[in-house]
Amino acid sequence: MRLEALPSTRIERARLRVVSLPLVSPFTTSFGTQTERRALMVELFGEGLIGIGECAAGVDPGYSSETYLTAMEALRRHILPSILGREKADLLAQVKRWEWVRGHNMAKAAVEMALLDKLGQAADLSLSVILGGEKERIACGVSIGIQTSVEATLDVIEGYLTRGYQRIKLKCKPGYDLQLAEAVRSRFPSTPVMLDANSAYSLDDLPRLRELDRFNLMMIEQPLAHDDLIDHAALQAQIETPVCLDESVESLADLRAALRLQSGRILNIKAGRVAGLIPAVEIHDHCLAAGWPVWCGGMLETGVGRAANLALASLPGFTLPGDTSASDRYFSRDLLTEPFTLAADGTMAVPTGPGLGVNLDRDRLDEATIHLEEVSL
Ligand code: OSB
Ligand code: MG
Repeated sequence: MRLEALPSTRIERARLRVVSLPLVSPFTTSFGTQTERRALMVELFGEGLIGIGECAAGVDPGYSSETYLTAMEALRRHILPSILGREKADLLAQVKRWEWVRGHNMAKAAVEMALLDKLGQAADLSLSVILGGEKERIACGVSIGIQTSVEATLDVIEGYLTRGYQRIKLKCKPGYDLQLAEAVRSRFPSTPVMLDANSAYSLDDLPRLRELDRFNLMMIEQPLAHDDLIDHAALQAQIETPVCLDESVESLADLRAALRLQSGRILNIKAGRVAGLIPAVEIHDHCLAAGWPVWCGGMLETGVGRAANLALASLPGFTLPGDTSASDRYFSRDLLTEPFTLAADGTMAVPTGPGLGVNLDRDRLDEATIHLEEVSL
């Protein structure tokens, strides 16, 4: 990371904004269905610059305990008051000011993103360069929700493969797994395919999970409980399919435990889940040293959070295609003047402009805004 290249700044005021963007198609996981992306944005003002950050949290606490409303409350009452109007400080000192707040990782990550955007603009450095990224283009995969039938899923996969996506992730749950994998493998014998269970199984499902071994899947993501590492270790010892952790790694401490226990072999990194891009980079470094490949997850982000995901994915340890898909996979109109697009080879360009490197479409942003609130001391 090149944090030392960033100036000290002062945060004069902040704004919380909630946007609602309809999804092009409903997104169903083992924990529920989403038809919109409702995102909390944090805007930080100071020294003539505005930094923006997107909070990963969703509407319901089905993926994590945080929601955009709990994040809003943590931000307005605790996190933002810790940095607003204080004397100039560098990024790490600013982050330290909210370290006392327990949990609320996605809320913290949103402010950290806004700070990095603002500091990147001040120093004329892109987020990718600040974080230590090395790639200019990212290999992209796509995450496909549970469809009404296996047949429908096959058609959706076909459509994304035609667009160039390099890896297919299928949401699954008990009863929508073996048949799905079987059908996918007979139609797409060698496509890189993985499953994501979002904690829908328990060790009682071991026989079923073991049967997945014959489908040559890249991995199965978070099969067991969101807060479990011990059972994941027991499972990984008994199946060949690599286990990838998502929900159950919220910190470097969690990752160290997972490595010690061998709770899996791969990590999905989401900056929101681990309280920011800086901790995400530390976790990436740790995985790289331990020999765990990582990939960048997603939370159906708008172009704002997507820009940060692409910057993160430009680090060298992100060797597997992640859930960094193009804007049109989610929205008919993103919040940017230039949406993120997938090249025919299934890659996307990492933004090179200062900070997040995105140009907000202000009209679109205003049109999508359903709540706006100033936060001052
Ligand atoms: O488990 O990775 C997940 C979306 C919302 C919440 C959790 C998850 C997801 C995805 C979508 O899989 C990834 C994306 O395309 O942003
Ligand atoms: Mg997941």
